[in-house]
Amino acid sequence: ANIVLLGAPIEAGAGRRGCAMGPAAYRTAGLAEDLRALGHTVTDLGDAVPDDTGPIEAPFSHLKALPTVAGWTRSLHRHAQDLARGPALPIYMGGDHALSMGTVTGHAAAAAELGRPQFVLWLDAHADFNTLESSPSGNLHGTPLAFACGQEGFDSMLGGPLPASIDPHNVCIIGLRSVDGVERDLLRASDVTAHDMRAIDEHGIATLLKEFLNRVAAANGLLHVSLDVDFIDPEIAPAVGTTVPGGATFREAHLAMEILHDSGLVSSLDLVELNPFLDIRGLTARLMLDLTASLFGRQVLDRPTRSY
Ligand code: DIR
Ligand code: MN
Ligand code: MN
Ligand code: MN
Repeated sequence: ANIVLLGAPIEAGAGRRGCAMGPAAYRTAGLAEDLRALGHTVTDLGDAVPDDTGPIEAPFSHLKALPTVAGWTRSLHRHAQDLARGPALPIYMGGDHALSMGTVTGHAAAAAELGRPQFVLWLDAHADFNTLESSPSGNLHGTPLAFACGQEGFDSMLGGPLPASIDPHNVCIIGLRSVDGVERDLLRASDVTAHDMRAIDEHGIATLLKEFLNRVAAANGLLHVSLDVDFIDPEIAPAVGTTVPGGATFREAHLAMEILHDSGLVSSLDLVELNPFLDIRGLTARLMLDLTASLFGRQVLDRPTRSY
């Protein structure tokens, strides 16, 4: 495939600093080189820069760095919409998960132009389904999926209503093990498919994922994958600010990526929440690279690509 890398060194959405070092860590670890070794054409577009929004009054005073996050959202929304119109598959190197406010909504806008449904796979310990009002922490990385799904109260982000929101029916979250009280009510009231770790234990990640991919394929949908480092168990992926025990194992995470590869359905990817400042000798950065390589075709024995 033809792949473009775009860095999004945003850390204002997370509760602690360090995610801004993420794009540099992916480059140092050799993301472009690994993808080229798999036969792909890779262009690194460098890092995006946030818009200067001027002052924005936060609708709730506990929200942290709202103008900065809005500046990133506006910039990344445009970048993502442009890249979605082009021939290459974009990988957004984060940066905290607030970057998905821009990437997911940009891809949604481009999909609406094409008249194709945009699907979103959210691999995360958290639902990131808080609204500005429900956010208990004020950290905006806990809100991007609610924003992209058209929940109310986010007009300050893009400076107006969303051009196109994601149909919650086309969203699947896998890996949940930390959901806030009101967030849980919002999620229940929505049409989002949400699988907690127990669902993985009981059914296996392959079953859950293939069920969703069947729906994407049947609808001729586009698929954006948003991979949060904390989806993975912190024992093997410690470089994240919000560790939650009991995450996906090494093989569960790789299997998800391998199945995504075989499906041929993925059209864009976020790599988010890597905090290299918290890493142990590059362990987490390298795991994220290896998972990305699995998603782009690295395999132990040859298997044909097929559709589910
Ligand atoms: C929590 C944590 N739900 C919040 N969210 C995180 O602050 O809204 N998302 N860490 O990745
Ligand atoms: Mn997240
Ligand atoms: Mn998370
Ligand atoms: Mn439904």
